[in-house]
Amino acid sequence: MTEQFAFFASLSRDPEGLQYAADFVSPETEGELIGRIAALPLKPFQFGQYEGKRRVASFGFSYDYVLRRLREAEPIPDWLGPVLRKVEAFGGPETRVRQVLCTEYDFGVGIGWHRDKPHFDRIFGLSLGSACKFRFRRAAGDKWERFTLDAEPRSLYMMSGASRRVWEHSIPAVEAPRYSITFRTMAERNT
Ligand SMILES: O=C(O)CCC(=O)C(=O)O
Repeated sequence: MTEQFAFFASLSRDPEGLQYAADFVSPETEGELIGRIAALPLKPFQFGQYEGKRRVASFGFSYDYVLRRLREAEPIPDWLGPVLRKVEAFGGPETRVRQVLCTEYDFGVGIGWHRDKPHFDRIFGLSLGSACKFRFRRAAGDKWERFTLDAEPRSLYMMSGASRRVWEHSIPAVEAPRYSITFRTMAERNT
Protein backbone atom coordinates (compact mmCIF):
# COMPACT_ATOMS: atom_id res chain seq x y z
CA MET A 1 0.00 0.00 0.00
CA THR A 2 1.46 3.41 -0.86
CA GLU A 3 1.30 6.27 1.60
CA GLN A 4 -0.10 8.80 -0.83
CA PHE A 5 -3.67 7.86 0.07
CA ALA A 6 -5.36 9.03 3.24
CA PHE A 7 -7.15 6.16 4.92
CA PHE A 8 -10.29 6.38 6.91
CA ALA A 9 -9.48 5.25 10.42
CA SER A 10 -11.60 2.31 11.48
CA LEU A 11 -14.52 3.20 13.71
CA SER A 12 -15.42 0.13 15.66
CA ARG A 13 -15.81 -3.47 14.63
CA ASP A 14 -15.43 -2.67 10.97
CA PRO A 15 -14.97 -5.80 8.87
CA GLU A 16 -11.38 -7.03 8.72
CA GLY A 17 -9.80 -6.33 5.32
CA LEU A 18 -12.02 -3.33 4.50
CA GLN A 19 -10.20 -0.14 3.54
CA TYR A 20 -11.53 3.19 2.41
CA ALA A 21 -9.96 6.21 0.75
CA ALA A 22 -11.92 9.48 0.56
CA ASP A 23 -11.40 11.77 -2.45
CA PHE A 24 -9.72 9.05 -4.46
CA VAL A 25 -10.45 10.98 -7.68
CA SER A 26 -10.96 14.69 -8.33
CA PRO A 27 -14.36 16.23 -9.14
CA GLU A 28 -13.13 16.71 -12.75
CA THR A 29 -12.24 13.04 -13.12
CA GLU A 30 -15.54 12.10 -11.49
CA GLY A 31 -17.43 14.14 -14.11
CA GLU A 32 -15.46 12.59 -16.96
CA LEU A 33 -16.00 9.04 -15.68
CA ILE A 34 -19.73 9.58 -15.20
CA GLY A 35 -19.95 10.90 -18.78
CA ARG A 36 -18.11 7.83 -20.07
CA ILE A 37 -20.30 5.40 -18.12
CA ALA A 38 -23.53 7.13 -19.13
CA ALA A 39 -22.44 6.81 -22.78
CA LEU A 40 -21.91 3.03 -22.52
CA PRO A 41 -24.52 0.59 -23.84
CA LEU A 42 -25.59 -0.22 -20.27
CA LYS A 43 -27.96 -3.17 -19.81
CA PRO A 44 -30.10 -4.25 -16.86
CA PHE A 45 -28.13 -6.64 -14.66
CA GLN A 46 -29.07 -10.23 -15.57
CA PHE A 47 -28.94 -13.08 -13.11
CA GLY A 48 -30.41 -16.14 -14.72
CA GLN A 49 -34.07 -15.49 -15.42
CA TYR A 50 -34.10 -12.38 -13.23
CA GLU A 51 -33.27 -8.83 -14.15
CA GLY A 52 -31.97 -6.22 -11.71
CA LYS A 53 -32.88 -2.55 -11.91
CA ARG A 54 -29.29 -1.37 -11.92
CA ARG A 55 -27.72 -1.08 -15.37
CA VAL A 56 -24.25 -2.43 -16.03
CA ALA A 57 -21.42 -2.95 -18.50
CA SER A 58 -18.69 -5.57 -17.87
CA PHE A 59 -15.15 -5.54 -19.18
CA GLY A 60 -12.46 -8.21 -19.13
CA PHE A 61 -14.83 -10.89 -17.84
CA SER A 62 -18.46 -11.20 -16.92
CA TYR A 63 -20.15 -13.85 -14.81
CA ASP A 64 -22.72 -15.97 -16.61
CA TYR A 65 -25.43 -16.88 -14.07
CA VAL A 66 -26.91 -19.54 -16.36
CA LEU A 67 -23.65 -21.36 -17.09
CA ARG A 68 -22.28 -20.45 -13.63
CA ARG A 69 -18.90 -19.50 -14.95
CA LEU A 70 -16.92 -16.52 -16.13
CA ARG A 71 -16.88 -15.68 -19.77
CA GLU A 72 -14.72 -13.22 -21.63
CA ALA A 73 -16.17 -9.76 -22.12
CA GLU A 74 -15.07 -6.72 -24.11
CA PRO A 75 -11.51 -5.66 -23.26
CA ILE A 76 -11.12 -2.97 -20.61
CA PRO A 77 -11.33 0.31 -22.55
CA ASP A 78 -8.41 2.76 -22.65
CA TRP A 79 -10.38 5.51 -20.89
CA LEU A 80 -10.39 3.38 -17.74
CA GLY A 81 -6.56 3.03 -17.84
CA PRO A 82 -5.55 5.98 -15.59
CA VAL A 83 -8.04 5.20 -12.82
CA LEU A 84 -7.37 1.46 -13.07
CA ARG A 85 -3.63 2.07 -12.60
CA LYS A 86 -4.37 4.28 -9.60
CA VAL A 87 -6.51 1.51 -8.09
CA GLU A 88 -3.71 -1.01 -8.69
CA ALA A 89 -1.27 1.35 -6.94
CA PHE A 90 -3.69 1.57 -4.02
CA GLY A 91 -3.82 -2.23 -3.91
CA GLY A 92 -0.05 -2.48 -3.73
CA PRO A 93 2.56 -4.54 -5.59
CA GLU A 94 1.25 -7.29 -7.86
CA THR A 95 -2.30 -6.00 -7.83
CA ARG A 96 -3.68 -6.76 -11.26
CA VAL A 97 -7.24 -5.76 -12.06
CA ARG A 98 -8.70 -8.12 -14.67
CA GLN A 99 -12.40 -7.36 -14.46
CA VAL A 100 -14.26 -4.06 -14.39
CA LEU A 101 -17.97 -3.51 -13.88
CA CYS A 102 -19.53 -0.10 -14.54
CA THR A 103 -22.89 0.32 -12.82
CA GLU A 104 -25.61 2.96 -12.89
CA TYR A 105 -28.10 3.13 -9.99
CA ASP A 106 -31.03 5.37 -10.77
CA PHE A 107 -32.96 7.03 -7.94
CA GLY A 108 -34.50 4.28 -5.77
CA VAL A 109 -32.27 1.48 -7.04
CA GLY A 110 -29.92 -0.55 -4.83
CA ILE A 111 -28.30 -3.96 -4.68
CA GLY A 112 -29.29 -6.88 -2.46
CA TRP A 113 -27.19 -8.86 0.00
CA HIS A 114 -24.45 -10.87 -1.63
CA ARG A 115 -20.78 -11.78 -1.68
CA ASP A 116 -18.91 -11.45 -4.94
CA LYS A 117 -18.22 -14.63 -6.92
CA PRO A 118 -15.29 -16.75 -5.70
CA HIS A 119 -13.63 -16.43 -9.12
CA PHE A 120 -12.52 -12.98 -7.98
CA ASP A 121 -10.13 -12.04 -5.22
CA ARG A 122 -10.00 -8.44 -4.05
CA ILE A 123 -12.81 -6.02 -4.89
CA PHE A 124 -12.32 -2.26 -5.25
CA GLY A 125 -15.28 0.10 -5.68
CA LEU A 126 -15.19 3.70 -6.83
CA SER A 127 -18.35 5.67 -5.95
CA LEU A 128 -19.40 8.45 -8.31
CA GLY A 129 -22.21 10.99 -8.39
CA SER A 130 -23.76 10.47 -4.96
CA ALA A 131 -23.17 8.86 -1.60
CA CYS A 132 -24.55 5.52 -0.51
CA LYS A 133 -24.83 3.45 2.64
CA PHE A 134 -22.59 0.48 1.92
CA ARG A 135 -23.88 -2.10 4.36
CA PHE A 136 -22.16 -5.22 5.68
CA ARG A 137 -23.56 -8.11 7.65
CA ARG A 138 -22.33 -11.47 8.90
CA ALA A 139 -23.99 -14.19 10.89
CA ALA A 140 -23.40 -14.08 14.64
CA GLY A 141 -25.31 -16.97 16.16
CA ASP A 142 -28.96 -16.43 15.25
CA LYS A 143 -28.44 -12.69 14.69
CA TRP A 144 -26.58 -10.51 12.20
CA GLU A 145 -23.57 -8.42 13.08
CA ARG A 146 -23.77 -5.27 10.99
CA PHE A 147 -21.56 -2.44 9.82
CA THR A 148 -22.28 0.49 7.50
CA LEU A 149 -19.69 2.36 5.49
CA ASP A 150 -20.76 5.81 4.28
CA ALA A 151 -19.32 5.65 0.77
CA GLU A 152 -18.98 9.25 -0.37
CA PRO A 153 -18.80 10.25 -4.02
CA ARG A 154 -15.22 10.05 -5.38
CA SER A 155 -14.21 7.57 -2.66
CA LEU A 156 -12.72 4.11 -3.11
CA TYR A 157 -13.32 1.08 -0.91
CA MET A 158 -11.35 -2.14 -1.01
CA MET A 159 -12.71 -5.46 0.25
CA SER A 160 -10.23 -8.21 1.04
CA GLY A 161 -9.96 -10.83 3.78
CA ALA A 162 -13.08 -11.35 5.88
CA SER A 163 -14.85 -8.24 4.54
CA ARG A 164 -14.82 -9.88 1.12
CA ARG A 165 -15.11 -13.59 1.94
CA VAL A 166 -17.21 -13.74 5.10
CA TRP A 167 -19.31 -10.57 5.27
CA GLU A 168 -22.10 -9.96 2.77
CA HIS A 169 -22.68 -6.47 1.42
CA SER A 170 -25.63 -4.54 -0.01
CA ILE A 171 -26.68 -1.00 -0.88
CA PRO A 172 -30.19 0.24 -0.01
CA ALA A 173 -32.13 2.25 -2.61
CA VAL A 174 -30.06 5.33 -3.44
CA GLU A 175 -31.54 8.79 -2.95
CA ALA A 176 -29.85 10.29 -6.01
CA PRO A 177 -28.38 8.72 -9.14
CA ARG A 178 -25.13 6.92 -8.33
CA TYR A 179 -22.51 5.37 -10.57
CA SER A 180 -19.85 2.95 -9.49
CA ILE A 181 -16.85 1.29 -11.04
CA THR A 182 -15.97 -2.06 -9.50
CA PHE A 183 -12.43 -3.33 -10.11
CA ARG A 184 -11.73 -7.00 -9.41
CA THR A 185 -8.55 -9.05 -9.28
CA MET A 186 -8.75 -12.77 -10.01
CA ALA A 187 -8.57 -15.58 -7.48
CA GLU A 188 -5.51 -17.85 -7.86
CA ARG A 189 -7.41 -20.60 -9.66
CA ASN A 190 -8.45 -18.20 -12.41
CA THR A 191 -5.12 -16.49 -13.04
O1 LIG B 1 -21.90 -0.26 -6.56
C1 LIG B 1 -21.12 -0.72 -5.74
O2 LIG B 1 -20.25 -0.05 -5.16
C2 LIG B 1 -21.20 -2.22 -5.37
C3 LIG B 1 -21.47 -3.14 -6.51
C4 LIG B 1 -21.54 -4.58 -6.10
O3 LIG B 1 -21.57 -4.92 -4.94
C5 LIG B 1 -21.60 -5.61 -7.14
O4 LIG B 1 -21.79 -5.29 -8.33
O5 LIG B 1 -21.45 -6.81 -6.80
